[in-house]
Amino acid sequence: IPTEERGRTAYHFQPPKNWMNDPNGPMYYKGIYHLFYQYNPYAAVWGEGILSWGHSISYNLVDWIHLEDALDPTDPYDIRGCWSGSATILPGGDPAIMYTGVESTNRQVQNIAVPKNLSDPFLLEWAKLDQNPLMTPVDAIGSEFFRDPTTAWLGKDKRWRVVIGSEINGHGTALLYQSEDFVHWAKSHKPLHFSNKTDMWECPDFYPVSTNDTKGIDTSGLGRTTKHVLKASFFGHDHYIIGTYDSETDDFFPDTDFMDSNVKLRYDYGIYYASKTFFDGAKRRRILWGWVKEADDQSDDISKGWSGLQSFPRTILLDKSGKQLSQWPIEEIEGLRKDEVNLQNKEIEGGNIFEVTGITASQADIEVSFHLPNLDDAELTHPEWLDPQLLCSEKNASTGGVIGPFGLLILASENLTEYTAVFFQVFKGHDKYAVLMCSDQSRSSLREEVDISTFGAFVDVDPAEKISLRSLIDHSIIESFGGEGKTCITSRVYPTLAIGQESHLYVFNYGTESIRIANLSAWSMRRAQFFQSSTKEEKP
Ligand code: DQQ
Repeated sequence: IPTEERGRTAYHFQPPKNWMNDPNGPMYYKGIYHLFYQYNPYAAVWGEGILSWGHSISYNLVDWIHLEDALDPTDPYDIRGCWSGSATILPGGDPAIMYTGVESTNRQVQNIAVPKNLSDPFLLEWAKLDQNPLMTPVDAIGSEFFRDPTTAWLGKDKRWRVVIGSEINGHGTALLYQSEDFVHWAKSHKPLHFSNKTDMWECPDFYPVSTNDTKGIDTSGLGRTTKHVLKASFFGHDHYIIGTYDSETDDFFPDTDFMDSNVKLRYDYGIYYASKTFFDGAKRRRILWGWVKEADDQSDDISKGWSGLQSFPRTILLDKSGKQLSQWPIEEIEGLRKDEVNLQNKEIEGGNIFEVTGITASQADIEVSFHLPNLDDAELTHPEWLDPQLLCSEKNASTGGVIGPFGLLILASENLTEYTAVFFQVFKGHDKYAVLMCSDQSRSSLREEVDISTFGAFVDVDPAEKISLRSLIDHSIIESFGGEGKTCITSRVYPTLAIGQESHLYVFNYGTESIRIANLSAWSMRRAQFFQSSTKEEKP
């Protein structure tokens, strides 16, 4: 394989080359989905002082046309970079982008850009407002702690609100700004929320979710059957809390707070950062995009000429419990499936493994549900087991247990020299069971200098019912959804043997108790189509 093709994906979003990080301004406008992203047009590394907004469009969120950059750092208010931001569809139906610009002094400010020509369906060109910058760091806001505006929402008082990520006195903060005309913005006297247990909040997101419906809600949507989600990116992960928003007082009352409970809610317990949702008016759903960075060495990225993926878009909903969100790959992914393999009601005795054949194991989608016939002898949980990630590294796939570890060996070489194990293990607590979900990369690659840390989290499911696992496998990324999307873990792996046709997929049970596969369906995945518009000019 040529170096630049190493680990390149077939159905995950990637620009043709160079560096990509945060998803920016995702939106649906007049039949077309737009995705912008933090992009270094010159190299496969994060670009100090030079980041642009890449721009791609799609009719189905699967196949993409790469356009020329939407925003480049050309003006005093963004000369050192066009950083992250969001799109808002204004009442007339036209979009506006609000983004962070970095000035020559590294001061961060907020700017707006609008389409130059609204009759161009692709919205190729964007005009920055003459009034930029529209917000500058005032009061206690540090000049380098003021960035990443959210999609704005409209209150009943017809005033716009937007949240900006910050850190005030060392505390992660969601600053709130208001405006009547979307151009003149004033900081509210109190932030929407803050936490003294975290540092800087990057890429905040704030949106309603329905408590009684599987449809998504527009960002300005309010009502008695909604809760609000506040997401912030800090400590390298995307954390969220759920609560009630009073749109008249702009108070947000979270049910639990960041970092203060045993369950630290995260969108994803693997590699996943700086994500952003948008409301898809066509299918009335809320869709989540997230940046999945590389886990290899920067020198590898330079030699392969690219770095960074977006997760496959996920619909995001309030889970039935009301206590957490659940995520699921958007239904359009099913159009890529082929070569379906099915099996039902198959017992796997303790210590056994079998291969799922008939699909391209390096480019696949697999859904499996497990039934656990006998939970009586489950190992007991331990009061000290608070950190599931640590637990997963101790209880790695090859250490047997009682109920599990059972799950999938993904991107596996035939002799199991290389594999990534995504699995569950069930323990008995004093009043309920604990289901641990792990993604173990420790054997994923023979290459050195790749990060092979293990990821793990608990899944809030009752193991007396079924436990389900879905994994999207795409050469160097594995996105796994446990308990129908209650717990998600994304990993990046760089196999050297388990590539292309040499890649295998197995189901295993290394516990002593038998388990049963209630249902397994797996598919090879087609390649998504990526086109490069003839107007996309290459920078020198
Ligand atoms: N990435 C952007 C910032 C944001 C960070 C710069 C998060 O706007 O805070 O590339 O990954």
